[in-house]
Amino acid sequence: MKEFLKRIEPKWQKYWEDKKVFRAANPGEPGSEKPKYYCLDMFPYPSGEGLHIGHPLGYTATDIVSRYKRMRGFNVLHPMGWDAFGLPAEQHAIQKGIHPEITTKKNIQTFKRQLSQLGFSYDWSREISTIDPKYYKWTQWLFKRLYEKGLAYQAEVAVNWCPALGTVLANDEVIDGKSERGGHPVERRPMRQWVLKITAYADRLLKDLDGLDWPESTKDHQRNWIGKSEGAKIKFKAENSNEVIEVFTTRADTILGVTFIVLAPEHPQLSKWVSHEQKSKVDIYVNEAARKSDLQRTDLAKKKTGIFSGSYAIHPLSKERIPVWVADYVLANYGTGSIMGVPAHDERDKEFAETMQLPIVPVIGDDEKMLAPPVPGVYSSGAGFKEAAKAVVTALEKNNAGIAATTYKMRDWLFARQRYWGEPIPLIHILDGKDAGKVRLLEDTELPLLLPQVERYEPLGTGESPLAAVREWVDTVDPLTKAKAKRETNTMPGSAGSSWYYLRYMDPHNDKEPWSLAAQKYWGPVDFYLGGAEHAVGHLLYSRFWHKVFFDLGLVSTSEPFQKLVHQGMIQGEDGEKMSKSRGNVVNPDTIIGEYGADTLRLFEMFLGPLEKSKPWNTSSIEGVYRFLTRFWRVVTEEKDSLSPLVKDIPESSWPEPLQILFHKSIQSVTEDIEHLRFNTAVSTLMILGNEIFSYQQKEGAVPRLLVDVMTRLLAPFAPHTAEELWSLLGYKESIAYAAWPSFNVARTKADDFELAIQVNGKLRDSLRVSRSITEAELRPMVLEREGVKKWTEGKEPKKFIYVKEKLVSVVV
Ligand code: ANZ
Repeated sequence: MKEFLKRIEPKWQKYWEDKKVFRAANPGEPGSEKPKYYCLDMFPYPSGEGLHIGHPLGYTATDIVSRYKRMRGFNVLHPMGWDAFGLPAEQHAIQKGIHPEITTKKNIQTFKRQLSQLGFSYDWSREISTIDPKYYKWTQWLFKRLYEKGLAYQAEVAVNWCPALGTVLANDEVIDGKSERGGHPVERRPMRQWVLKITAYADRLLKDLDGLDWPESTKDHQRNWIGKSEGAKIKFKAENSNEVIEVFTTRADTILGVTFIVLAPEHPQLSKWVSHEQKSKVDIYVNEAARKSDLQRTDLAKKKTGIFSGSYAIHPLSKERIPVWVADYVLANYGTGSIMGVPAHDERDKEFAETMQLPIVPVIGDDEKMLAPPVPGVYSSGAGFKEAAKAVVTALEKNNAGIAATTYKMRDWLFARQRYWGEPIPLIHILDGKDAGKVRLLEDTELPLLLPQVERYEPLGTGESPLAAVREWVDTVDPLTKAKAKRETNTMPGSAGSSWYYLRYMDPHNDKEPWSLAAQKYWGPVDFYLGGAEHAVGHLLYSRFWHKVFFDLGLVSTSEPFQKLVHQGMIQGEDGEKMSKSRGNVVNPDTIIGEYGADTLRLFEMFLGPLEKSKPWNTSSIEGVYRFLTRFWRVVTEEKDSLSPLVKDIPESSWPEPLQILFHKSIQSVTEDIEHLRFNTAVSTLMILGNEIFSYQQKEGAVPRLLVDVMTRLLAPFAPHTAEELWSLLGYKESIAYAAWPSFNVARTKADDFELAIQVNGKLRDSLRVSRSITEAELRPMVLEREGVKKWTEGKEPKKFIYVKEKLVSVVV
């Protein structure tokens, strides 16, 4: 590593740690009287690969903000921890036979070492890990609160079953019919599962997005995921039995164009509608459908398939016979799992009708007005479709055959995994006695329910978790009733621990409650949250849901967890491609720190481009950043362990004017750039100021001390080790972490004169340097007498003379 950074970086890291410089003051402690600022990173999954070069991009950005806010007088909470349960550690255990706890803890150590070497100003006294029983005790406790509120239930649901991983997956873990991890095929299967009722919060999750300072694209992603649709539920009675099919439609106006009905293959009432003759054909069809993903089934490009059920329903208005079909383009888990087919006005229904040769009956004309209804009186011909839909719903409501209804695309959150490496779900199933068949949650005093040690991690392949094989753990006795009982063997999904971790940081050592209301009231909500956009509908939706439940329970005082959210871009390989081992374009942060130092890496990652954009790595420009840092270092120290004698008290008034202006302007730009997260332009401003300091030294053989002092403070959030060292050489005894952020004088950010553009008849013809304080009256003769202007006005008195202050003059003749 380049010499000076190699020396000073470990020294300051140790100083920060020993002196607990970044410890945030708890409410009531000295320091807590300052305004609070909670700056949060998405905590990493400690993978075996160690820190990726992309991690420091976001982490440096939040560190700059945290350090800046401290210098501006805030009590800053900037914590870090580990999202440490999850599939990869368990897969590793299966392959290598090493307990996930061992590998995970080792990985955490590596991550922690790497993060410390980058000089991030975390309050490590608040470090948390989701696998720590002291932490997951509270994850279990919070699950209990959800259960008590009726938000956790067991249901037979069509789940995403991944045979290769031997587990079910949440919808956001399935991408194009394959598991997000490993790309294994995923199929639909009915299974008894623990589910959280996130749909009960759908409307609030939707509405409250409006008030959040989040990227619009992420809010839209959540809106689409929640997928609110307003329409109606309409009942169709069976021709020959008392069965009723309820369909969901957003287009009740088209009801008189219905020529068939379709049930999803998994529709729970399907068997009631299948005739004896059609049964074997329907069974075959249903089995085939189970092997397709939702995406395959709803793909518009795919030919529609289906099978007649053998029975008919009666149209609620026209009383006609409507054939009932089974087809997989209708999804079981949306709306009511059945539809009314309107082939004249719905593309998918049209394809289906064409394939199956079903009638197509238009009810709306090309002018988008309703055609005369075949059943008179339901709506008037020529009505708009919205108006007609209202009339239809009113007519149906009278006969108890329909009702206005809202449905959501979002499903309840599947909250059980058939895996080992997760939080045990804290409950037992009672097997005998009067409560046989019931579920009992463990008492709060029985928490944490520890994950037992196991020898084998393989999924059993039966759809049960490896825990089911640990008989001495599974078979138990209810301590309250002495009834025989069986522990729940499913574990919680990875997103359980990450749904509330930001709250634990507020009060991490509390062993009475997950966090105190006082701590939450002081610290909440998170003021700035930075992390990857891939969490848009997973973590970021789940934690909003939990937070709202906590709000309703009085556990938190705000209805949203994260006020401001930003996603950092990706750092691609030097070739502009995604970094990957197979492409051989991976850059390792340890190597870069070893060669150039952490301060260089931090500055460089910020300099690469706008935070939110993806951008390629660029080894040659790291040299430039390094040179900037070294040169400033040399100017101030002459590479000795003391201040250069050339650093002198030279009053600002005797610096050249352009330097004075640059000085104030640089403070202003860096300040505003940090506030707006424009770190790349802040670094270039610092580089320009660095250049000027260097040229001044070359010319004058001296460096103004004030310039060095301010530059050091501006640099502190970006290159904190260098800044600390120079700060101490400047004679300050305290860490620069709490030094006051430099202020500037707006009036001094501009030169007194400026370049005035002169237009004649709308064309730029001349320019002139004038004082900012000049008046229009003073300017007028000066402008009109100029040769460059007279040439175009031919000396005539202008019709108009307009002065746009500090910009231009427009002369019209
Ligand atoms: C009749 C109709 C006529 C429809 C028409 C559309 C256009 P969004 O907006 O996405 O909510 N639908 C309802 N449940 C379904 C399911 N489980 N699987 C597949 N399709 C389903 O879409 C609502 C529309 O999607 C509903 O309105 C229904 O078709 C269909 F000219 O009913 B519609």
